[in-house]
Amino acid sequence: MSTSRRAQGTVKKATDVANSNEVGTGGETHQTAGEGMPALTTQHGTPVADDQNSLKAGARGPTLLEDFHLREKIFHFDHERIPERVVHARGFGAHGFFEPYESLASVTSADLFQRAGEQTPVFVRFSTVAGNKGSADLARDVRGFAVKFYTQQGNWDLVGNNIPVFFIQDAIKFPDLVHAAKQEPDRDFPQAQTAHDNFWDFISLMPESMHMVMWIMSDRTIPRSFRFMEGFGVHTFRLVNSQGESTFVKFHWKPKLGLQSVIWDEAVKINGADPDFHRRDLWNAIQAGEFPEWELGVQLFDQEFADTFAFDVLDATKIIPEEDLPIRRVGRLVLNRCVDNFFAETEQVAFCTNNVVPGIDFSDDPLLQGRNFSYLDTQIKRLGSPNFTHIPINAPKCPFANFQQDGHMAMHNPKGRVNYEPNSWGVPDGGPRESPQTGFKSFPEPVQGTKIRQRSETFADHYSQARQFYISQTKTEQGHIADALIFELSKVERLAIRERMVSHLPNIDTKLAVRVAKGLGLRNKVVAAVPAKEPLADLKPSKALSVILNGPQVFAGRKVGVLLTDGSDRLIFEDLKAAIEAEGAIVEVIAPAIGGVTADDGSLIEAKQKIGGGPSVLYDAVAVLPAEAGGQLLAKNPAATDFVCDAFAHLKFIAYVDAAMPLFEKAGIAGDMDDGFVRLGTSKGTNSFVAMCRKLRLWEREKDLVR
Ligand code: HDE
Repeated sequence: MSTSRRAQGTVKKATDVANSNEVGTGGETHQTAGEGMPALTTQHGTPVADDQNSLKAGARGPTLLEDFHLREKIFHFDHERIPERVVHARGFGAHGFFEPYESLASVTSADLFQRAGEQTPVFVRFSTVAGNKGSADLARDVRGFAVKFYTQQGNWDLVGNNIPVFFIQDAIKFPDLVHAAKQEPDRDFPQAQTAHDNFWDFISLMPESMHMVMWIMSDRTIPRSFRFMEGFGVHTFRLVNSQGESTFVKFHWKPKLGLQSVIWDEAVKINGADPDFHRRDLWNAIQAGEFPEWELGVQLFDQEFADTFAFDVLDATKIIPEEDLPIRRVGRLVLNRCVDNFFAETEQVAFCTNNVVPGIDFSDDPLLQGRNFSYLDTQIKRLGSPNFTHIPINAPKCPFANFQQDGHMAMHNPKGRVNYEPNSWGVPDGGPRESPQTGFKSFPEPVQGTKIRQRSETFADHYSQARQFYISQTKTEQGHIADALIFELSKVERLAIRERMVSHLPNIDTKLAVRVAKGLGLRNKVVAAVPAKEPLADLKPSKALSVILNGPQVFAGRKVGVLLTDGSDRLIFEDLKAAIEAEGAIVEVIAPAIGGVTADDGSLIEAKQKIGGGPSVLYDAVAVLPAEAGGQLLAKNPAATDFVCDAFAHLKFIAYVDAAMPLFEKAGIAGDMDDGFVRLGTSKGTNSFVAMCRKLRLWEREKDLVR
């Protein structure tokens, strides 16, 4: 027992001390209030004298119901969970700001877009869709990219994804889609993956999903980091200016650090090595002051463009290629602050597509219209009260006032006597009033139609843009799409579902169909599904759709794992570290023991990971710099052979010293050392390694690998 604990007068019996955990050299493990430490109280503010023992009738007697502190503590614990989101349950959020580059007053009256350089606070939540709250970050899945702008005219929620299209065209199919994608109801697995019968059964019966299928089977669904992915508003929205004129708009987020994804085998292994890979990455970047940044892009168009464009702009399964309608970059989003409390902020944040501000309006996209009902409804279920807007993360940061009152957890009911309108109480008692000039006005779009349940003919082309996406990919990426389809469909038990899914592919690309059919070992001839509308054959590839073609210019924001042993050459290590850090990237040392290594000059080099705990899948590139004896030892360590084997198979650039050769030999890669290997020891070596790393991967290596 520590002296200060005695000094502060805590009286404990010998048995308490025997059962306590006060070991080691680290000082206090149990402190009481005083000397700057606040008193522990109940929720009602009563100071607590003993938080270690419940109230009992004798030390070994029954617990007394009278123990209000015990009951309150346990009662509160019992109610700690709220329903997780039905989709997008696993998420991670951060605070930041949005800042326009220029005034957009000519197209929108939205206050946040009026003045160049004026910052609007934002909260952003990234998420996966299908997995439960505790699932792994690297599931093959769409990522949510939801932004809440706390503007001076109220909160605007742009609730987007990292993919610009969606599976379905009409909100009425959303419950079916999500049921099919999530765990199968009789067995409650598999979670966080679409590689199962129900998903592909549903999808193969939904030709409208085929464009989205190309996106989800691409590397877009296994991003390296939230920081390296795009975001999209998906739907067509309207901007409305102060003259009441409307311009259609599609929103885009472009990451400053360029796009980057991982390889599927890598994703699978990351999920084991660090299921929190994405959230840790965002957290670390913000804590290190490397604030992630995106530019907001807009595609603006008028009714005439909408009328002449080959597809319906209200159809959320279609994009408008950047080449057809350039993106104007109008501002930047910076994330610069982690949450103080995950639950209070990230879990309780309630995004609602229906949260718009004057100057931003909806289109008639039937998916968006359905969402506008769903989000508000879901928040009431999740947060338990119509007063969820009173929770600080959801409350506007501008003045707000109305006559809504009461309900569970009402935090700010209207003050005074008047809670209705019209009233004749005048200033100041009469309360808030409408603002006909500046208040939100829906764009007065003339609407007329027969009451009918029907899909518009203009939504009928399901394959053209799927094909356009596919032909816009590099050969490497096309290979990944085929591999992903083969992987997923190989997990489907029913042959008929596999065949039905493959029958859509000839309408997208015949070679893709043949490749997937072969990969699945299909015995029956693939018969193409009959399209509802003949696909367009002449859509041009769009460079903007490839991840690889939109990678970074620099290696900044990335991470190199450096494997060291006792006796490693300090100068070589320091030289490499300096070059990588000068590029804006991070070096992380992996060593046989977490205590670090003693370098050749006798100095200590600290380690961040022990081999095995820091596999190469956690890094963008690796360096293997053991000493002579260390290299021999590493060759006997399976985690070290996996380290280099995986780095090779995942097409990473590998810096090395000669002492690493026994390890390469043991790993079976010594005979395959290609242009992606760089021998260190000269400054040229270091420089060419860093220059290579900017390319992220040696894609050519993949040609020789059979996955
Ligand atoms: Fe969502 N979606 N969604 N969704 N969605 C939800 O709202 C829904 C759709 C998206 O970080 C839910 O608060 C319907 C498209 C994101 O908290 C729910 C339809 C896009 C997030 C819901 C869609 C999205 C959600 C679940 C079809 C991209 C997470 C919990 C009509 C543009 C937000 C919740 C966060 C969350 C409904 C389709 C993006 C159930 C009915 C398309 C990023 O309300």
